[in-house]
Amino acid sequence: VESSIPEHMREAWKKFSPKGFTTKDEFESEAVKHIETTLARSLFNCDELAAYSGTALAFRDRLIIDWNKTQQRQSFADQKRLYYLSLEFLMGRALDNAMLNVGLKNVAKDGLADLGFRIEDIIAQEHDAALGNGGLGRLAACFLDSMATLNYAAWGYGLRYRYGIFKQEIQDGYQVEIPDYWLDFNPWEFPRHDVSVDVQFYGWVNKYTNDEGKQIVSWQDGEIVTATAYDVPVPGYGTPTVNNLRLWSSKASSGEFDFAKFNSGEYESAVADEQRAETISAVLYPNDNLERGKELRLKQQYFWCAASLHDIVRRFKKSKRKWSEFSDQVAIQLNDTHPTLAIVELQRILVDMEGLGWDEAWTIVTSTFGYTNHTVLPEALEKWSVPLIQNLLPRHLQIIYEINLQFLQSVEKRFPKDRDLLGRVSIIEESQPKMVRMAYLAIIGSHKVNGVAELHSDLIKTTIFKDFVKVYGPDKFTNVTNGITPRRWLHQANPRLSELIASKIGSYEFLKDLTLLNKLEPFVDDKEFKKEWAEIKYANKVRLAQHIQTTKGYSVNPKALFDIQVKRIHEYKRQQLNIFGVIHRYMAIKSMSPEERKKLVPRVSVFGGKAAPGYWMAKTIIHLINKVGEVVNKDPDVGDLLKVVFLEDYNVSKAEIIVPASDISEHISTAGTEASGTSNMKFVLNGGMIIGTLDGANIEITREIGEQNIFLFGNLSEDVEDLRHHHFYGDYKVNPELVKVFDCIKKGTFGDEGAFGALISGIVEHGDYYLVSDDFNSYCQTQDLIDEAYKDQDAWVTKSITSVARMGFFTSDRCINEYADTIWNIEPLDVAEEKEVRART
Ligand code: KOT
Repeated sequence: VESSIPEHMREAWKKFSPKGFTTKDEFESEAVKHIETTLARSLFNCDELAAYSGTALAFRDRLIIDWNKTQQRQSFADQKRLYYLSLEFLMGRALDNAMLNVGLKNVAKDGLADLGFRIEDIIAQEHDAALGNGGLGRLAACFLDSMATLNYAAWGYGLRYRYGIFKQEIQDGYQVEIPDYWLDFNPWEFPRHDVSVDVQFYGWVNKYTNDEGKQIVSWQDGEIVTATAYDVPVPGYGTPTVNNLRLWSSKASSGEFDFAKFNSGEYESAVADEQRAETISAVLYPNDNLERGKELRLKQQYFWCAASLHDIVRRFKKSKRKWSEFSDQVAIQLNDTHPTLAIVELQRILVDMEGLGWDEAWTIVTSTFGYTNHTVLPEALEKWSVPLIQNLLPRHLQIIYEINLQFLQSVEKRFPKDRDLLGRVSIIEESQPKMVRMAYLAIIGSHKVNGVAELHSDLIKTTIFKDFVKVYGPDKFTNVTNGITPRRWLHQANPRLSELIASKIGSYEFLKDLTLLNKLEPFVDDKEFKKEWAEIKYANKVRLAQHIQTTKGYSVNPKALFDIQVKRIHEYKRQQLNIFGVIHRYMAIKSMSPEERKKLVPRVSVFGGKAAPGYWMAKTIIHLINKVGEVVNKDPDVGDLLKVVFLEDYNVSKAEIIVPASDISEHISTAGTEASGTSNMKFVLNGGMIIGTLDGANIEITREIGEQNIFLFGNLSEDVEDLRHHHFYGDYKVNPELVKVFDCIKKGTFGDEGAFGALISGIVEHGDYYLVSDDFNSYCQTQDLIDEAYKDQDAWVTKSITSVARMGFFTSDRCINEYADTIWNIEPLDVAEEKEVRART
């Protein structure tokens, strides 16, 4: 590794380079130093926020040491790297995670106690990094954790949004969105003002032949926006590896923010230019599983892809290798189609800027990229209008047309008689206006395409991408079932359960090799162990009940069955099915005698999740849940038998409280619609049961934990199409029990009945696309089975322990190793030596 410091002067550097604290005293000294100097506070005005800041800065220093070394080690090793391109990284809080990963949480706990603080209160000061909508963004965060933990040389690339996902408030039962300005104090990011890329938009394409007779293409006279890098350290668990997440922030380029404009009196227009440039990275689009085709979104995508690609290419060029070796050094994974323009951009760099021939460049491009599909919902599949791209990225549109031409010619050669096929697989949809189908471009530009659970990967091969299976053969398409990091979703969220597991199986090794959980199975009949297991679940429920008390102002009984559905609000996820089931239960209770009521299992139904601000039907579902809660929770006939709670502003840090507290969680999407789901894995790993459909990863969870340990219901994905057809053309009748629920709503039981009309008519009159009525019976019956099963607490705990013991497969470590072996072709870096050095010092 090169250095500008002369050899004989490096001793001084080495002597004084910081080693980082390891003891309680050293931690306190570092934290107090930061509080008194960096923050200019003192013993007399150190509140919890200042204590958080001091603690965070102390841990940050420690991370930086390992981070710098990791980056040096990775440059030196000169191996292939993986770049994970994602528009979303839903990281949550960093401090707790950093403390656990470097193994110094107990040191900090004792140190903070000495200084007069409780570590939980300090951790709770941190603002979530919420640069994502839901499952897709959180998956990216779990992947970063696993890649660091497994010592892969891997970088994340994303956007540094000034506003993450909005904060949700409920007013009068309605969702209200509050902007999430999160950058006030963020010790976890490092601006790299020396790392920037100028990105061009608009302009025109100039093609000419130069003096040597070579075709030159230049894209010129566009608007320039500068991308500045902000780096976030990503520590692995129990390893010296600290990887990098690079987020780009936009600002007007110095050339653009023109002093000439000031001088000529165009002050306002100069400021406006500046504002416009900054707008690109200003806000995360708050839509999950929905693409709305807004120009600013496309600008975000290109801005981030171009900056990332230029950064990657710049790093490659330093190695002075031949271009043909590019894909031996670089693998790029596309998290859904959002970064598909990276394919076009790399082709442009190689052909227009580096002068490679088209075919040579295209071979490099396709061997570099892999594409992960996360959804089959038609409204989420990205399409951009040709005129929009033509205007914003004129050269890229030409390249897309050329890619398409070459592809279609190759298809025509292989399937000369199939004219229809050409139209079906064309990147360009021949509509008015013409549209670019981003998923098709991503498939054609990648060497592997994967789905995120077995059913989903089968579905994309037989439905939305079936023509491409015909063209490329089945081997280009593969499955990598999603996973979650057990560090955050077991050890951090549920420390007592993690400790109990470690005490039984002898160590915390299971956090690095989750299959070791199977060592728990021999203990399923151990009385003492089962008692502790149940006590921990109860304590976690008490904690959630306290959270409900402080945030909602009423109490729920922690002895009741906690039934939880937390995820984005979406018709396909069917929170409406859940709340209709709750109303059905409420009506049943109301009709019972006091004696009958005594036999019931008390239940708390917890909901949480955000609706996209423009998704009116999802907002109506939130409204109904809240109105049902208002009525049910104060009904004296019901008492403790049923409570309905809508938890506001569901996010990662709240999930860490909610997930460990469930008895049952709901994963009840219409079969075939939820690609994987990942919270299903989190709940089971924390000893909860699932009520679910045969959809996404539920199917593999069932296979692993056993059918007797999950409550499945509903129609199968292969029957959905016929059922939908039947709704329109058969003798369709809404389920009579559901009709009673609708009548109850229409009577005004939950206030203004008109407010919920669309929810009902969608089912009764408009074809019930999500099969709520078809599945209602089976859903309610299964809920009854759950009540019965819950009465036998001993058998319930057996199910719980057995399930946890069999969840090893769902770690994101397994998932990342599969990507590394079958798609990226990368090996972990050897850090044994580094570990030894650290152990000695
Ligand atoms: C699509 C468009 C915009 C924003 C988000 C999406 C999106 C999110 N598409 N799929 N997802 C979810 O991804 C998760 C991780 O793979 C899956 O577990 C989940 O089923 C998808 O809905």
